[in-house]
Amino acid sequence: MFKLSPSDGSEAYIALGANLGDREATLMQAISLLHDHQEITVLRCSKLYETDPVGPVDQPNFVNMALALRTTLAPEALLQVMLQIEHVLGRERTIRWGPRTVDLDLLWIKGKQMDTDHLTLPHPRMMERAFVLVPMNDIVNEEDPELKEQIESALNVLDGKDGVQFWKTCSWPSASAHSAN
Ligand code: PH2
Ligand code: MG
Ligand code: MG
Repeated sequence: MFKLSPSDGSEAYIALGANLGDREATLMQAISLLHDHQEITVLRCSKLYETDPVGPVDQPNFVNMALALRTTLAPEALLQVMLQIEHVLGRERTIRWGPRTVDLDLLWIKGKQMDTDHLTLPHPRMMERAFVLVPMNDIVNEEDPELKEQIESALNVLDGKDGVQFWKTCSWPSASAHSAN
């Protein structure tokens, strides 16, 4: 049974990345911790991709993926839950753009546009990053044709897709004690 019915709250997308430790295990733990929250239901998981690091820091390859979830939390409250999960899973904020056990980025919430000190929605750089868009394209809802179309057109012109390689299918929820429905 869904904890939230499909009419409750909003659908949201999150990008996940990891490049330290057991990257797959940490990503699966992050998904479980999100789903454990009373006001969050994980709806869909993308495939897992191994990706070349993007940006100024020389660091190990990432595993990146994306999630669709349903939540009755306000956007800032969802972000706080995500930051807390990063903390629990050993994220240390030392070097900006540097290596991390897990990074959770809030990309998009249906019908929500905002720009505060803490949060901008949709994520201002999501359409520029192949390591975000390739996974997101796996799970984008057919019922959001505008978003689907934006992702597809961005992917058509984006550089760096070669640096995003299919790695594994997502083992959640079979990797955990949770049930999918
Ligand atoms: N995240 C960054 C910087 N660079 N590169 C890849 N491939 N994947 C990431 O998730 C990533 C990155 C900062 O958040
Ligand atoms: Mg990030
Ligand atoms: Mg982040």
